[in-house]
Amino acid sequence: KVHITIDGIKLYVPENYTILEAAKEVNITIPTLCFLKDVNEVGCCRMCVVEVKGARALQAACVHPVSEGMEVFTHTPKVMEARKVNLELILSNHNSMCQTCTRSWMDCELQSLANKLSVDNVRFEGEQKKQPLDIGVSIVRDPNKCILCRRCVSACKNIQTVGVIDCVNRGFETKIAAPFNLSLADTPCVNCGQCINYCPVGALHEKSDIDQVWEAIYDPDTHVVVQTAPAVRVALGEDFEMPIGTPVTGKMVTALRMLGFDKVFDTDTGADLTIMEEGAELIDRIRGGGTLPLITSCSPGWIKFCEHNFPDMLDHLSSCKSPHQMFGAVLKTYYAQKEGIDPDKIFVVSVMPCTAKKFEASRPEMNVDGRPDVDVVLTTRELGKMIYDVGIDFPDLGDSDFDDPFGNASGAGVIFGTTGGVMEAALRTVADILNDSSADNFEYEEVRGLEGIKIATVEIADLKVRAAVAHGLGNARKLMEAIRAGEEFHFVEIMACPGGCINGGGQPLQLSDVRNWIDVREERAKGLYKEDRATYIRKSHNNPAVKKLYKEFLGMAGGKKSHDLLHTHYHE
Ligand code: HC0
Ligand code: SF4
Repeated sequence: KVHITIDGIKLYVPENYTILEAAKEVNITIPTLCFLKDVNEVGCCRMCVVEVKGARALQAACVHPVSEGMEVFTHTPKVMEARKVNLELILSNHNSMCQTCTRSWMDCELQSLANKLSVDNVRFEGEQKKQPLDIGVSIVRDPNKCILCRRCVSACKNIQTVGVIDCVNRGFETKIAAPFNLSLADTPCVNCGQCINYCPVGALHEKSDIDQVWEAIYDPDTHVVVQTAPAVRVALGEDFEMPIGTPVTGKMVTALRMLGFDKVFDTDTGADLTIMEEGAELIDRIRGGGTLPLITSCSPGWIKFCEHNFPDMLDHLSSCKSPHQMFGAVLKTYYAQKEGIDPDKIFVVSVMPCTAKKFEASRPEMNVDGRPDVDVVLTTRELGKMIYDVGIDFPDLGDSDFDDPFGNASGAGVIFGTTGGVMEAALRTVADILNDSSADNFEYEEVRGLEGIKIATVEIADLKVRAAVAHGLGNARKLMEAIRAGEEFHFVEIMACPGGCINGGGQPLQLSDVRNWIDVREERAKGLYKEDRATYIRKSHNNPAVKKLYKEFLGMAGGKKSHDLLHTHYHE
């Protein structure tokens, strides 16, 4: 530890602290813009400058380490003026059409900084860029809003190891772009949206599909069905200033009915169905000597990453469609027949924490008899926006239940939304099937938590099941390389986003001021495990709606009908 002084306050802090961290100890939050803990620690925006006694120039607090005897001043006139000038220079080039910016209803970090630094006038005459927008199926990039903080570049390159965007050119011509100025859609971008999660302004956002949903809702001839992913329920409240990770399942169902959806279903039912199919696939591969490890296929960012980077290993992927796609296929067949509705009149909307799900739903193989399984995917943010737009006071809503005939899903379906959840859900079911009994101990702590790669050996019947879980594509790459090199597992779960879906690219944005000090993923995961513990049925194979679905319609898990409706294939 070292002794330092900040604004005259003496403190004793670990020597690996930066000035930014040390200042936080004495309740001073130094403003930052480019800094994102563990993601982007480059000190390029100069917003966090401070005076250090004896140093000739101002220092960037986010990267400058503390040292014995250091004296720091965080708000001298020189510091305040330097921060203001830096911000005014950024603002002078920025397209400040805030009224029409996607970030205007959420907190824009640039706006709040201008506020915090009392910038009431921009003293520099900058030039504003006029570049075309890059609009993909999932992601929109607006270079005119970009402030070159490089947070997206770091997320894509360092965390995801995809690296399709980078800083190009110099001076005023500097911009963030894909190689050869390609549209992201023409690159190996996996649509994970992690770049959006870290963007401080409106330069990156999902492609909005809200209008299509309103159109369907307003059409009296269309039966509009909505399904909500596991991770949405522990994040949607954040759009309405509720604490991070608060479960709002009941309020969300109430709001969806108020918006005008005809039926409100739970993707967790699809997750239970996935476990039945994937569990059968796993047992089949273990018993029949099939390709192992079996690797989960529910994260579309991961699937695209695998297709681009590990095309030689596609036979490891489970052939299961992801839960919301399976559920969409069931809605347009079984549900349509049961309720006597023309499947062409059913419009399925999936609310997902994920931007890649928009791309997934648009893949041509994701259909049954030429009808797309899912018509539109909305992100959690888009749902929040719809609720906000019509003026619903979300935090004050009462609770409602999901609709029948699918009712409430199992707790295993709920935990799908966090890293390790699909693995745990599968183990709960596979253990009961192979042991031919119902286990009382089914909380698999060893696959929970935020470690990048988790490895566990679980004894089931006479088998020692070797399991591995990776989240974030950088970790996925490491694990895949180990498997390619010969490391043996039976079952592997991979989710594209760090933390799993709870931290998906479509979740409510948490600003760097929050992300730098709180692990958002931990709070949201807690919410899911809490919901799991509160559910009456906690194993997928005990979900009565799923049992009934097999009895009345599908036959057996892994059977012919399942294969036609619920499974897919991949492209090299
Ligand atoms: Fe997920 Fe899913 S758990 S991918 O993370 O498997 O997006 O929440 O909906 O489909 O169920 C996302 C979350 C889902 C799917 C489920 C899976
Ligand atoms: Fe990179 Fe993901 Fe953003 Fe694509 S969506 S540019 S892969 S971070």
